Amino acid sequence: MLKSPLQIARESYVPKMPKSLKGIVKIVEGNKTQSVADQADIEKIFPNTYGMPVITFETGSEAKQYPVYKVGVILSGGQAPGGHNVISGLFDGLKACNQENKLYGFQGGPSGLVDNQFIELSREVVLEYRNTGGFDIIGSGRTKLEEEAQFDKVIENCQKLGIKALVVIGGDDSNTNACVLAEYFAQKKSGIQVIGVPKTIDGDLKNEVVETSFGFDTACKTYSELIGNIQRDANSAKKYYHFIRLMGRSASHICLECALETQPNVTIISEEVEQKGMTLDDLVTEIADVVMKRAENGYNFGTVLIPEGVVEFVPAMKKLIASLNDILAKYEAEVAVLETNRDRRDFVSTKLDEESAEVFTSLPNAFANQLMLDRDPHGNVQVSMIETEKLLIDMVKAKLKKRKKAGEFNGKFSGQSHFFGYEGRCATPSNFDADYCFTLGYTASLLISEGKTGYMASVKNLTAPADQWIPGGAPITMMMNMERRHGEMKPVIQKALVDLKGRPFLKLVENREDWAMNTRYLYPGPIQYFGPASVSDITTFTLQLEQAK
Ligand code: FBP
Repeated sequence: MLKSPLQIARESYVPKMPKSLKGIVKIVEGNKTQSVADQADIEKIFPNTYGMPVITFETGSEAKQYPVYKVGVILSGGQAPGGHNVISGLFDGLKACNQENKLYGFQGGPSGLVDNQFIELSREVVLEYRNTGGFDIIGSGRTKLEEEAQFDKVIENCQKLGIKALVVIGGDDSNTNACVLAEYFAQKKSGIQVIGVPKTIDGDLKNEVVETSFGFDTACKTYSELIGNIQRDANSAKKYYHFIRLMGRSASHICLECALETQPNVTIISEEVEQKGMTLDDLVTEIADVVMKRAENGYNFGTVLIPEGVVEFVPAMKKLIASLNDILAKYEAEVAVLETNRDRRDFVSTKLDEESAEVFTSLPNAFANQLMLDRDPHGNVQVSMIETEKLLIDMVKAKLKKRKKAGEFNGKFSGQSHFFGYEGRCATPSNFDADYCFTLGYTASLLISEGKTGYMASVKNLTAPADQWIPGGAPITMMMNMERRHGEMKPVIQKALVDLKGRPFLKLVENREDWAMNTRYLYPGPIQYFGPASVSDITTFTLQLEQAK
């Protein structure tokens, strides 16, 4: 494999680990748990994996003989920096538990389990990928396993190889799937355990037991570097407004974190848009007002951060998208045979109620077409394909033109659009993600060796130095509630959206007037892998503010 100088230097990086995992480890079980909502429904659907206790791994005194395991692992969903280190930690942990243990990687995500596409992850293979970004060691995919025939195929393939445990490295949907598999395998008494690992750059897989998902730290730092560079450019040329949409699907955690790291002029937070019941026009007015006031101060440039999924949080758009989800699921066959976007738009409009039909037909064609694109296998709108930043530039421009005519605006407005997402998902993991991921993988190996199933690996106390981190596991059922998907109520892990009473958001609120009217840009620069811990080991503002005493 060809290697850059940084890759060569990173090969020798030894991830920092919690003290409690370094010697003899003992398992400590806490109290029984219940799901975050809809307890009766979730318990009924998951009779074997509901209510299990939270687990912590602590320093022990009696060495244990762990049984031999063959373990399968998949990477599922969107890439996130650190996936290779989860696999490295899992490999090292399995070997520490029992030298006979073996690890197999199923390729291309969940479909690899059904199609029986795998490779053995030997010491040599794993070595090539330690501390690197990407998911290319075994690839990833978004196939949802939902039919019993698929589950049975997975059992058959695992039994052929002698696999007794599977590790699913994924986001909320993939871990929901992991929980469904764990339950099915337990019901069938297949003897196959399933352990999840919390991955997603979106940062929305977090709760009282999962402090953050891996990849969020590196992705936000990567985007913030780029935003900082753009802000320096804006402040140098003084002629453009940069509208920057940031990945994150529904939640605005990435947008909020990047705002705290870079101090842009406008930051939209979807959760606030929904709480205030804002319309698209309200959003446009808010941005146009900032542009006008900055022009009065002599600034005809600026930056606007937009969360990827904001359209789903504008109430009228949310209603429209929910109706489109149901209609596209219900009339899948009818829509599939329609040839042009115009035909699809016309057909769909006839199925919408009056209010949504009005909103839908008022949208620019390109934007309306993007709202009709295929849903992902979990029934989500593919918000990465909806170019809200371009729509907002056009709408702000139109509003300012009117204000100019009315003699209210004398400045200039020229918009540049950007979308940052794929740039950060495979970045070389920061020290935080390299350490966190390794520990998550190592913890997963202990959960397996202790015979657990239906658990997600968790590591707590993450703003403390790594040797004080607290590794353990939490039953996935405790994170679940019932939600509408593909037109039906389904058990899913509850997404963590931005908490409008939480410290990270309040920090933005406290500063946004000042950041809007003045130019207080921060230029974070690239991720540092070497050097003082105060620069290279620090984690996100979000986590630091959330955990501040
Ligand atoms: P996961 O939830 O699977 O981690 O994926 C997150 C994400 O990066 C979102 O931020 C984005 O909307 C989506 O994936 C893009 O998906 P795709 O890779 O299929 O284009």
